[in-house]
Parts: sequence; structure tokens; C-alpha cells
Amino acid sequence: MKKALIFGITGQDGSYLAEFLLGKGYEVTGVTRRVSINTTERISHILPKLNIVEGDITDAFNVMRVIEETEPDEVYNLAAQSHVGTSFSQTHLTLDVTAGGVWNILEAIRHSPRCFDMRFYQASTSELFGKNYDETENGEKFQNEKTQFMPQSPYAVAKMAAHNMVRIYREGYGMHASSGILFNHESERRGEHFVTRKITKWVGEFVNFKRAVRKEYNLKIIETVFTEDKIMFKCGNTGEVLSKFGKLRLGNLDAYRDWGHAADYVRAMWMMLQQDSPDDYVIATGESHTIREFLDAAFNAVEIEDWSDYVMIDPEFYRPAEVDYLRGCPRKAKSVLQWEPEISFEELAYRMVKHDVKTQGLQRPDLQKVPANSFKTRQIHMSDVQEEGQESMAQCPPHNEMEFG
Ligand code: NAP
Ligand code: G4F
Repeated sequence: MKKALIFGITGQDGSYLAEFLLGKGYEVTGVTRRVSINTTERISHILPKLNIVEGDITDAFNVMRVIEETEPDEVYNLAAQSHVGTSFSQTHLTLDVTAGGVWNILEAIRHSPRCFDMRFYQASTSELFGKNYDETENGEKFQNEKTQFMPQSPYAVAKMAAHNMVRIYREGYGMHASSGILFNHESERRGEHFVTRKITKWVGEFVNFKRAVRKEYNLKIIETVFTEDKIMFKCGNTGEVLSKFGKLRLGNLDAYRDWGHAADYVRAMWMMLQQDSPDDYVIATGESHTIREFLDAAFNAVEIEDWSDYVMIDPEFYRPAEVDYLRGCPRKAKSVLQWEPEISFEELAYRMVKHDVKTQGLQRPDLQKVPANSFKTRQIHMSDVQEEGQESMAQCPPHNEMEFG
């Protein structure tokens, strides 16, 4: 039985990778940090099948001991301070974890008597490209393995240092060490502070809140009024304010991202380590969308066609430096690894919204308490909400095969 060791098993990718490797018959060990609250929510369904050891990649001795004791065939490093926005305010921490942690793993492998029996995967990122892209003859922008890096954040600088170290250990010490240059990938398990999940979680909460208002006041009819920063629910008959909900606050909506689903991307990580020779690969869909387009897809999934009244721009979420355009060319991964993404952009957004509509609780503590019987009349003025339990999900469009030009 093959043994895999995952640093970052509690994260989005760690959870999908662990599931995938268990499915392949691996014995999987995951490293988790000692924290004051439980962080194993994403892997709770597979916990009994995993070996969990405590550790932190910034602790070199700990990393060395974990690698020695578990004797893995494959080591996956997914651990990082992975939020780009946060990296501007926690620069040193980001460098220590996202760059320094990788050195610790590389050194632990290099000094191990099993050095050449282990294969290493490093989670590199499209953030490395930052401001830079190449162009096809038709003027289409893209990034591939040959595009020059031009990082735009402390996170990207840390990842670039790690990426280069992996290459140096591969070339200098002959280690089987590969980096996946993964473009953005999301899922129902995505951290709530990344833009896609922030959007779908808000949509899920909003839909449930609206249901709760109707249930609380026993009203099928409410009027929705928009103020600068709130969405007010008024009684359609009396005009009385029943409750209010904060608008979705976002920063730059014009950046382009190449978004795929995490379940597809962890497959590529494993495929890289099955190759005879280590290498770097771009993993992407080849399709790029703005945050506005993600908003379209997410709101359309709950049959709101125009989201502009529901969203407000908050300068707090702008970054000191931005990555404006990401669109990966996964040609090498397709031809060498035979890797293809299976989940489209539309399906990704649809799945995330569906999950968040289902899981966000119905009751909200900030719901105003007004006795239901205080409304005597039931005349209909507006009907912008559906019958209880009938908030439907729009049909997800079929996945169109993507071809990179
Ligand atoms: P994530 O959900 O933020 O997960 C990060 C993981 O790292 C968590 O398990 C976290 O543990 C762990 N971690 C953080 N600091 C650590 C430390 N000092 N020691 C040990 N573990 C630590 O990130 P993700 O989306 O799964 O991404 C996985 C990796 O791919 C990251 O390296 C990320 O930078 C990279 N990446 C992600 C994307 C993407 O779009 N998702 C794209 C390219 C590259 P806790 O649960 O205890 O916090
Ligand atoms: O969702 P994001 O925070 O992801 P970002 O910065 O692209 O980074 C993610 O993908 C990288 C791969 O390219 C990974 F390496 C990294 O670990 C992480 O997983 O932001 C996406 C875009 C940005 O342009 C940001 O400025 O959305 C914009 N945005 C607009 N409003 C926002 C918000 N981002 C966040 N997080 N929150 C907002 O309110």
C-alpha cells in the first residue's frame, strides 16, 4: 500500500486530495496544526480512515520528525497562508509559512535516507504571473509554463521563492520534486474569505433570510427596498419595515480569473507525481471570467437577474496591488498528464450556490421581532418572493467542452 503525507490536509484542497488518495487505496497521513478550535470540518467524513499527526511547517524539527516517522512515498505540500489580501497585512507570517515552510520540507526530504524513495508536490500558483501574460497571434492573453513571473503581492513573492527552491532541489539534488502552477480553484469547501465563496455564502444567507422574514411574519408578500448599504424588507400592505439585511460588500469586480473546481485540480497533483520525471505544470481551464461574471452566475442560480442593487463596493476589499488578468494554458498538462477539467465555470458557481442555499441556517438572530398578527390585511401589492419552500434554483447550463485557442 502506497503512503501519502499531506501538509495542509484541513484546507480545501487537502480535503479533496485526501478523499482522492483514499479512493486510490493509499494510506493517508495528514498534518494538522494545534489550534484552539476544531479545524477538521472539511475532513470529518473521512477522519476515521486517516492518520492525523500534529505539526506546523514552520517548525523544521517537527517537519523532519513527521517525514521520518511516516515514511511516505509521496509528500504533498498544500500548507500556506493562502489569502492574497491577508498577505499584505501579515507579510512576515506569509513569508515564514508560505516560503519558509517549503524549505523545511525540502531539507527534511534531502537529508532523509529515503530521499530518492519520496516524491514531492508543491502547491505553486498563478499568482506568480502577477502582472504578466503572453499573447497569441490573435491578441488573446494567456499564461503558460514559459510566461515570466511578475508577482504582485507578498503571498506571490513567498510562493515564487518556494517555486524556485523546488526547481533548485530538483535540478541540484536530483529530487523528484514537482510544482503545480494552479490557477484559481474553488468549491463548496472554499474558504469563506475568497471572493467566490464570499459571494455564494452571501446569496445562501440572503435567500434563507428572506424565507425567515416571510415565515416570521406569516406573509407571502413583502416589498424589497434598497438603501445605500442595506436591503429592507417592508410589509407590502402597510409599508412598515420588517427587517433588513446588509448588502454584499466587495472590492474590485473587474479582475479576471481562470476558475475551476478543486476536485479536478487535486487529480492533477497526483498525476504529476506518477510521472517518471518531475516537472512544473500549469493547471487551468483556459477560460477567464470577471468577478462580475461570477456574480451573474451566482445570482442567476437563485433567479435574480440583476445583482447591482444587492452589491456595494467597499474600498476595504481593494488590494494595494492587483492581478488583473489570469487565463492559464493547460496544454502541457493535457498532453503529458492527460489531465482535463470536468467541471465548468457555470456548474462550479451553481454547485456552490446550491450548497450554500442548503446549508446556511434559516433563522437569523438579527431578525426583528414583530408579532405576526400585527398585520391585519393580506392584500397583495408586490410579489417579489415565491411561495414558502419554492425558491427554485435555475437550471445549470450544460458543461461546454473548453478548447484552448
Ligand atoms: P486553504 O484552504 O487556505 O488551506 C491551507 C492549509 O494550510 C490549511 O490546512 C491550513 O491549516 C494549513 N496551514 C496554514 N498554515 C500552516 C502552518 N504554519 N503549518 C501547517 N499547516 C498550515 O488553501 P487551499 O485553497 O486548499 O490551497 C492549498 C494550497 O494551494 C495553498 O498552498 C495555496 O496557497 C495553494 N493554491 C491555491 C489555489 C486556489 O485557488 N485554491 C490556487 C493556487 C495555489 P488550518 O486549517 O489549521 O488553517
Ligand atoms: O478570491 P480571491 O481572494 O483570490 P486570489 O487573490 O485570486 O487568490 C486565490 O487564487 C490564487 C491563484 O491565482 C491562489 F494562489 C491563492 O491562494 C488564492 O486561492 O480574489 C480574487 C479576485 C481578486 O482580484 C480580488 O481583488 O477577487 C477580487 N475581489 C473583489 N472583492 C475580492 C473581493 N477578493 C476577496 N477575497 N474579497 C472581496 O471582497
